[in-house]
Amino acid sequence: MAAMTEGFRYLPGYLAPEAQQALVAELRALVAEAPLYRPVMPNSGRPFSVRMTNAGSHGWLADKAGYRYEARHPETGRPWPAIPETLLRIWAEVADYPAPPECCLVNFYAPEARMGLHRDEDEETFEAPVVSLSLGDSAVFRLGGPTRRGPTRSLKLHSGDVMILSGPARRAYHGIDRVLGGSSRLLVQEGSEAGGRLNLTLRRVTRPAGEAG
Ligand code: MD3
Ligand code: FE
Repeated sequence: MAAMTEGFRYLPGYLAPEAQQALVAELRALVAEAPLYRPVMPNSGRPFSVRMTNAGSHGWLADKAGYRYEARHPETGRPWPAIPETLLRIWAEVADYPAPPECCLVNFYAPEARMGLHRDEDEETFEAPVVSLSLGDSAVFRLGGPTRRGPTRSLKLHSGDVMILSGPARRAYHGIDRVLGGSSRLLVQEGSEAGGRLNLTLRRVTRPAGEAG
């Protein structure tokens, strides 16, 4: 595999359909406790098209003041809910890292939402991988390299797919070009049309005791 994707692993269909359904029920309860909110870009105040919430001891936030991790929801002031067991289990199975994740960022994409090319660089340690799970509508994911310019490749992500980003891939530019609205029934509720896509991103935020750096 090309140097730019060293450390990139893709596990299509990792979570079975029944387990996806059970997890969605848990996530509906999580979102009732910690509602999805719309982050804004620092400085410009431009709203994200993606809505977000978090689970875990550390939640990733974006507001006019900047990007950072916080222990509490920006609107309710309550601590984030615990990371669902299913996700902790996936991390334990695939992360190859000696400490648990501290953040589960929950991204909700309506069919018209997207996420521009960026790097995840607000964490204290890059030794830990990022593990992501896609649920619901499929999406076109773009993965680049260590600089904003340079070649990228795109990959269609489907419900149940897991990605692991470690080593050089952990620092790669990436984004979501578009969501393929109507491609999954997983998030469609009775009496509504809209489905959309959920992406769960598991991250270590602080350096565990004993890790060099
Ligand atoms: C590649 N989320 O939340 S997940 C994000 O589908 C984010 O919602 C996208 O990028 C989404 O920051 C992509 C896959 C992912 C996550 C982290 C990465 C890919 C990554 C970090 C480095 C390289
Ligand atoms: Fe990212």
